[in-house]
Amino acid sequence: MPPACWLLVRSPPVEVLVVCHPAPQRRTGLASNPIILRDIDRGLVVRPQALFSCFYPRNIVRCAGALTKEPFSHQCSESSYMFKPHQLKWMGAVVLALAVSSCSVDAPTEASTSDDTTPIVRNGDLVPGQYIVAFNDYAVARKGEDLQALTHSARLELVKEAATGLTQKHALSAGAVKTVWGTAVQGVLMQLTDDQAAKLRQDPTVRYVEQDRWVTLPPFTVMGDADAQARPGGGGGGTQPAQETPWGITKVGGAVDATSSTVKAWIVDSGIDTDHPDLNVNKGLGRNYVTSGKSTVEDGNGHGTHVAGTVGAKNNSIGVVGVAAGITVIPMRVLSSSGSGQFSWSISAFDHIAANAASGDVVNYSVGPSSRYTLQSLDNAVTNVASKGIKVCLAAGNAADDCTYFSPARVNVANVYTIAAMNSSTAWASFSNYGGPVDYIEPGVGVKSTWLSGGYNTISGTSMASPHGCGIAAVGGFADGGTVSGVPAGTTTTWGKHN
Ligand SMILES: [Ca+2]
Ligand SMILES: [Ca+2]
Repeated sequence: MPPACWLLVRSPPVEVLVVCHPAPQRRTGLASNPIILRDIDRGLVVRPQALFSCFYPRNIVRCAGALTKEPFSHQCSESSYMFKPHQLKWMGAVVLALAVSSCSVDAPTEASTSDDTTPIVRNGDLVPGQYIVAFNDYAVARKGEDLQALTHSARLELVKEAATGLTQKHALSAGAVKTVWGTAVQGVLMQLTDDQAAKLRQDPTVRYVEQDRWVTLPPFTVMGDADAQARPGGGGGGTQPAQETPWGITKVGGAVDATSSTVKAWIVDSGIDTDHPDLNVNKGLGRNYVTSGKSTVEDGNGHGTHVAGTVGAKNNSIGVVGVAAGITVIPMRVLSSSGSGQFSWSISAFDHIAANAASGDVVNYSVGPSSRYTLQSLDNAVTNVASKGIKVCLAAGNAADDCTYFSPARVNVANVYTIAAMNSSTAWASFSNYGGPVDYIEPGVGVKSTWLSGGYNTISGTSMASPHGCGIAAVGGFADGGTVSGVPAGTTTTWGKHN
């Protein structure tokens, strides 16, 4: 039975929900388990392309309050968990009509903040005509030269030279080279036809050629309206809730003061709400790699802000507190406001981190496939960052599958920590990926953290478990916390706390 999806609209405040469930006959469970994708009341526009998700039937959660009747239902295919563009078009029109007719107030005034123009994509979709071309070391290095001993900018120059040589040799236009990387990957991003890519694969200077892919975030599993709306009005200028310590922070040993730590936490994600009163964001060190819509490091999605708060929300009187309380978090924006990005954007972020982070710094990457696929370039990028003494925490993934088949979660080297998820009863989270590469299990169900516009939100996923690990790595490393129940065979049963 393919999963079924319903769009639900209620007012006031106007909320548009997409609810997916694998088994329509079990719809009685839906009232307690919708997925809130977009909330007009919070200034997010409901656009057809926002209704991209029928993602993940396992990730379902509770929504308090009465909902209107289902305006319609729609079957989406099990293979894609995604609506097709022509379906989105009419669905979007229906939702907009319902939203307007059920709402007595004016259209949201913050509509212009949602400037996302990334196309509708599925996790794993190939980016047409876009290829990652990595060079062999000997093709980049000059005779007798130790590439690793060179500076990042020197390596960039050498890669650029190798790329120029390659384009001339194969009569490609110089404009075919879109991005040059020097450290995380010694290679370039190129616009190529399939035939050209096939030819480059045969070139002796080329280590590998792989087509770029789109990645999309898993859905947010909002645990309750009260939490979801625990936000001040006016983008952080309103009243903040009194500080509470999320269960996961207590679980891993409590917050550690990191306000004067020299360790920086690089958050490779959807950006960060840079003026959130409960976060210490270094905007200046941040970078945006999203090529559509706004070109700032500001989070238009929420995911990156949530991750940042679990790593290091401040220990003050408001909101929440993170594991490494008050640590400097740096936004590396690789996902658009709709939560999608090309993996080449992530590689650019890792290249920047490899060149600019210090040994001992930490990285969180709660981004990855929703079904089995791998990218050598992404795995290489993570490995090369870790080889600099930078600690990288990776979400294992939410497919309830073996992460050995997922990039970059499968990377299993020193300084890389693949993090699976458990709940507050120290039991395995059923959605979590498992397998040999998993290093620790961390809190990932009902995790409260910082959100857009100076707010807070409670969501679930290995995306939320990984930043607990990142905070632990930032304050001295992992200690054995105990044993998690219900862990799939072949996976560590150990959850991690800080030393
Ligand atoms: Ca706080
Ligand atoms: Ca590992």
